[in-house]
Amino acid sequence: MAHLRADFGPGATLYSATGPSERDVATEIDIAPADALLVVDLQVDFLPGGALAVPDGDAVVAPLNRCIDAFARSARPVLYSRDWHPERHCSFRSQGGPWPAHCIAGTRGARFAPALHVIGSARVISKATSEQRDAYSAFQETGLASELRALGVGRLFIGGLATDYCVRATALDARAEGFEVVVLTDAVRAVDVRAGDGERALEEMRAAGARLIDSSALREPEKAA
Ligand code: VGL
Ligand code: ZN
Repeated sequence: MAHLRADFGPGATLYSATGPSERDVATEIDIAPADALLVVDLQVDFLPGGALAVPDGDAVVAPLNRCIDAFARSARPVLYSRDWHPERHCSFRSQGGPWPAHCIAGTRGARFAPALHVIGSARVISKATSEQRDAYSAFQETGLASELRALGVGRLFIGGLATDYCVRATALDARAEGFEVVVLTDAVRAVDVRAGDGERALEEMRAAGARLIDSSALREPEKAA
């Protein structure tokens, strides 16, 4: 089948240009009035050298910075989630959980990646802040869905760490909340506890209706001179 160029603007008909396991690289996507960008957990502890390092995790900073700048220039919201755990969080091995201690609120490891463009006025969503519960999704107990609706957001672009945990859970919750979702495939990396976890997570997100694109497909709206 010929490759169709899809207009992905609000209300546009969607034509899938690719097969079920291909990435949608050819399609251009215009940043539209109902769009927002969510940067998931781009924190020091998830970068190489961090307490829960995601392999190649620092590779997402450059493409995400380009997206952040494009959304900022387009006057569209950019939001940042962060893992923000208490000292004895239930997900830590010391408490019987699966992970080394990471992203403890207020510590250096919980800071955003030093090279990340963090817009001064942007919303920061702290999650998994209570000792007894973990929360991979930025929507879990944060009020994010109603906040996005109040901003008039209908479509959420998502990048960050990690593909198979917080990006996955956040994208699936966004779909469940009725948002259109675009996952920026060059701006996510997986923990891959088991080989293939990241790829399986991407397929799950796609199956739930998320679009998978390379961030180079993003187009800024034309500005009046
Ligand atoms: C995450 C493992 C534990 C993530 C957070 O941000 O993907 N992964 N806590
Ligand atoms: Zn965590």
